[in-house]
Amino acid sequence: MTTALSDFERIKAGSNYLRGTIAEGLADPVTGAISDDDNKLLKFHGSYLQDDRDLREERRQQKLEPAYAFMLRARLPGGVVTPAQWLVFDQIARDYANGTLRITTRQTFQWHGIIKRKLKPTIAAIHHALASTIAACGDVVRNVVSTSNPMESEAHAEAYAWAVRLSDDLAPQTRAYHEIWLDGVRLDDKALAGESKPLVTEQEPLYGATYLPRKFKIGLAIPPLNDVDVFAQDLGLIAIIEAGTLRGFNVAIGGGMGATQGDASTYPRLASVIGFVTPQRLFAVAETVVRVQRDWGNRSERKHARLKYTLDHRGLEAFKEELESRLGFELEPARAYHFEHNGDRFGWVEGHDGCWHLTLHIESGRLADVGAHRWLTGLRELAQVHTGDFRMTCNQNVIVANVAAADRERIDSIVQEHGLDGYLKQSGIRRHAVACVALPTCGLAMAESERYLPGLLPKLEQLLDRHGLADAPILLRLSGCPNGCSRPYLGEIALVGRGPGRYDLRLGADFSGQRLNTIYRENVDEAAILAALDPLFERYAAERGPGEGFGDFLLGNDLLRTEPNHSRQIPVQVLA
Ligand code: SRM
Ligand code: SF4
Repeated sequence: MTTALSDFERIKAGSNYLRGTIAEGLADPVTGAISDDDNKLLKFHGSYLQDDRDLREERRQQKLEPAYAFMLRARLPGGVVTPAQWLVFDQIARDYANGTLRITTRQTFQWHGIIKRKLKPTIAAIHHALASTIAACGDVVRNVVSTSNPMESEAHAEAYAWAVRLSDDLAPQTRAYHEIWLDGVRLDDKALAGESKPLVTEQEPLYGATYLPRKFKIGLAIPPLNDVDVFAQDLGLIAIIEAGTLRGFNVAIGGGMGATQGDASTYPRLASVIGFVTPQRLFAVAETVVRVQRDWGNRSERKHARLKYTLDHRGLEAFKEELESRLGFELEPARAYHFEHNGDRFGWVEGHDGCWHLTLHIESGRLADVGAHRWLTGLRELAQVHTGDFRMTCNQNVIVANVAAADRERIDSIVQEHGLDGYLKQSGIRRHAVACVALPTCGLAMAESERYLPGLLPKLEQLLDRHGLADAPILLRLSGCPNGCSRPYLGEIALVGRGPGRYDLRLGADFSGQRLNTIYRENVDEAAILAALDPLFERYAAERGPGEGFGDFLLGNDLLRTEPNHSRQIPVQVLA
């Protein structure tokens, strides 16, 4: 086992708190790229250098440099966006990016196709909309996700406020972001409504100069909804609400999806529940989990650097002991909770205060104007009249939230006019499909994902329809590679890319994000995928029990013929 620090650690240590030579690289007019080292640091600012993979070969033959452009990701705790922000983000998509807005599986936005000289004005525009891209990527605590419809009770609002606080207070403190992107200017803290972060200092009291060994994700779920997939998070918090009061959170640690093809030492893992904490102690617990991972995580081998590997190498009990010893108190035993599902609820729902929330289905989270689906324009027009807010979901959908009853009709008519009303008539599987970006922008994609979904869905729908399953809410997840950005290991049906047109077919997760699926067919093409699914759909249609999900049915009837695989098909573990 190697013990030398990874090259990434050298880059972080020598970066002067994430500055590197990013500013100089941006100013270089000779190339559309920046250096590899700066690109690694750029992640901490919320951006990646990519190139259009569709054009790679053609440009190589023409002896041109790749078609470089930057992807940019916003940090939007809890996925909440005001209409004013939406309009700025939409403008950015049309003026600076590729004309689309992309809702991610962590309830924020990505813009693709930003050329180098537009990156700085784009980040500045986001900042002036009182949002940020800081630490949306990189070895830090990322955007904190939270159950998307938090306005059902005061306790829900309180839980959402915790997501914001964790996201703000665990963000990096370096002034590099403001220096590089905002010419050192920082909006007055008071102008940043609700921001609790103190003025930036040069030190990183939490992270130190080398930040974390790897990315760190926090998600907060409010049972019975597990729409954030709380067990896929490094730190998952399960809100315990009793008689309308937020009592605290169960703490789950060590979730993660990523794996490397052909490397059995990497695997998806569900977070383990280690106890309960009151709201008063939540911040200390979250920060200390991050601190222990900072100190114990593997800084030699990035493939093994996530918290899940720290736990498996050092032991869950040992980690918990270290955590409690640093905290100076013990976690209470975990409290009872129950998750019903990890999908979204579509259509209108009335909140506790009489306001209404409309969840729209956005296929693969891609807001664009294509044919009759003028989704980008439709959402822009909604933002122009809407007086509530928008909430992104971790299933890549959007909620038009906090609508007065009197405004519903107007919202519905804009929705209908722009083809955003698909949720009313779509099949169950379509409404619950999630696909990662993959080609042409993702440098790691081994197969298509987002671009494959529109072709695959009608074929699956045809099979399901034949068996009378058109409305069955089956959770389908596609990823273009085993990194698992659509959390495919939690799909009742999942395709994980192996190569062009080839996927591992995985089956058997539950519909509440509490059981990993398993490989059913390895490295197969579409014909083999459909052939494998058809008889399973037939049996499901004929033999399922009332309300029984597809994944549960397959497992319960011993229909999962497993091939050797790297996942651990274990349900969520709860420490006594
Ligand atoms: Fe992801 C890397 C897209 C959610 C696990 N992910 C990437 C990169 C940045 C590719 C890269 O490193 O060059 C992708 C950019 C593609 C593009 O062109 O936009 C990418 N990940 C995405 C998004 C946009 C997928 C989507 O379709 O929505 C999601 C953005 C989330 C956000 O807003 O922050 C996204 N990625 C996830 C999730 C789901 C989640 O967090 O709930 C996971 C699995 C959970 C986890 O982290 O374990 C995930 N992404 C990865 C990994 C594997 C990490 C690992 O531990 O092995 C990588 C590769 C890496 O980090 O080296 C990766
Ligand atoms: Fe790219 Fe793989 Fe993530 Fe899909 S799962 S966005 S292909 S890294």
